[in-house]
Amino acid sequence: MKAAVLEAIDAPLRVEELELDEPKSGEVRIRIVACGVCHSDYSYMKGILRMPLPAVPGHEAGGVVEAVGPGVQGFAPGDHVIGVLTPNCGVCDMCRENKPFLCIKMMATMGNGTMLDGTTRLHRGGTHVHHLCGIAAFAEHAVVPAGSLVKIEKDVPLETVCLIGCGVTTGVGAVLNTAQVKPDTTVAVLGCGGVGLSIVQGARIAGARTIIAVDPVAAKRELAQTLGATHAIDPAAGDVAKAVKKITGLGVHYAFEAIGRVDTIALCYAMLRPTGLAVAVGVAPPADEVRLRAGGLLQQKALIGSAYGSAVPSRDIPLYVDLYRRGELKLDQMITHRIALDQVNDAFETMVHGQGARSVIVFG
Ligand code: PAD
Ligand code: ZN
Repeated sequence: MKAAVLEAIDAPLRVEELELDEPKSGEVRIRIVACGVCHSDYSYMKGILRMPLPAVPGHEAGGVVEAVGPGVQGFAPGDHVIGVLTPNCGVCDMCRENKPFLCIKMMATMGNGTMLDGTTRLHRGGTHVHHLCGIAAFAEHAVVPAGSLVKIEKDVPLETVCLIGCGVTTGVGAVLNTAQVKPDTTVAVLGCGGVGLSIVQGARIAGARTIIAVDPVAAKRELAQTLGATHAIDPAAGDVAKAVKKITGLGVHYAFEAIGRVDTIALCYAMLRPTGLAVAVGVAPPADEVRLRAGGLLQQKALIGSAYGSAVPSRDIPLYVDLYRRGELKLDQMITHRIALDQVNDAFETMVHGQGARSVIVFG
């Protein structure tokens, strides 16, 4: 089968033929129908996030079940599924606390680039090829842990709802689960890519009265306004915290960072009203330090991270599919490029140059 392989940090992906094993116990083989291109894939390509190489990236996947391994329940060939970032092993301490978004087994699938048993199903000749997030969906087919899939109804297009696999669950979940944004509040969103635009939509769904979108790219600010933002700020135009306070008076109740930089995380904290909450959704380089003014603590301002939108995937993904079906979650508008696997490197060029929101690879 064809797959896009990351050979080395900073190298472009190369589309080539790989061998894929049959699913082992607790695993499922799927045909990938579509996969969104997320900034986290790019962070692995640039070495900001690390995993063993060679590897197949791609984790925002929609697909169809082809085969189930021994012991798998609840999936059958032909089922439509969305891949999730966390395998939800169901038995670790975090899963038992109903926090599958921090499943301890996730460390193995993300850090080692393997299946849950520590081995890979992808090979090239005698070489093991690793799986990003246990999903590795920049490929025609994938073997994934059954706990990394959520079954969905067949009436929605996988070419669109694949976005729910990462960006949407991360962004909407950061609003509804992590921050639990209350109606009639004020929200700022820094960064309006696939994740930030999902935060904007989550804030609209939560009933926020003011939603301020911040992005240097004019087209992204405009898109954010069609998806629910009430105001937009160009960070190149001056002091963003000041501009936010000009709109809101005291500052915002909630500020979300969806870029992945420590300076913009600190900026989120700076634009809060007393007792406000800043949420770091973007993944900054793990060793970087966030510097905050201590005075903000006396105003009871808080800062929290958000992993995969604090999602319980089996509960949240069907909910987001339903919001899409009802027209409340506008996913088609977020997809600005539909491409073939061979064009995957162009999608990262598009991303870093700020052209368009989400690119989706559609398989033939
Ligand atoms: P993206 O590259 O599509 O969007 C980033 C946006 O930020 C772009 O629109 C940029 O124009 C904008 N931007 C750049 N600089 C600034 C600035 N100074 N001020 C305001 N906006 C700016 O990325 P994405 O939406 O795919 O991902 C965003 C982050 O979220 C990224 O760090 C990714 O790794 C992270 C992520 N986190 C999780 C999680 O579980 N926490 C999951 C998925 C993605
Ligand atoms: Zn992602």
